Amino acid sequence: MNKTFSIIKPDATKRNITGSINKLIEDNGLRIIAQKRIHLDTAKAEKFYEVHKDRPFYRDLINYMISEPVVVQVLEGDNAVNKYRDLIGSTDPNKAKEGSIRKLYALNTTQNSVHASDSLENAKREIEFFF
Ligand code: FUP
Repeated sequence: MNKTFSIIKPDATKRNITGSINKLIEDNGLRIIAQKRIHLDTAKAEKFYEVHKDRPFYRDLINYMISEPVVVQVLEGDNAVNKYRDLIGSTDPNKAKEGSIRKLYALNTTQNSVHASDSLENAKREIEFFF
């Protein structure tokens, strides 16, 4: 049993598909043990994505992440980090596998509906950053 961190991103909250995404999460054996809807400010979004600060897409990513509310979540389950990474699919929805959240819902590589921690260590850090 472990925990992972998730964000339902602005493109998804704007289209009112939080519930559809939560159903996929639950149907795949992950339990939503905490969640809250928040509006990120620039400083918080910049800090969260600090690792990407020198990438060309950084400013567009920050502007997008503060454009609408997000839902931040803690998910629990067997092998939660890997299980949720598998469920969300590739960053680019065109490359995401059939049935994955991003294949079903993402608009493009930036507006890609969800975030998932990529390691146990990052999950712990990201959960502490928001909860
Ligand atoms: P992922 O772990 O799949 O979310 O992907 P990354 O950690 O590589 O990227 C984090 C976020 O940066 C993505 F979710 C969206 C954004 N991004 C872009 O906007 N453009 C890119 O070319 C790559 C990533």
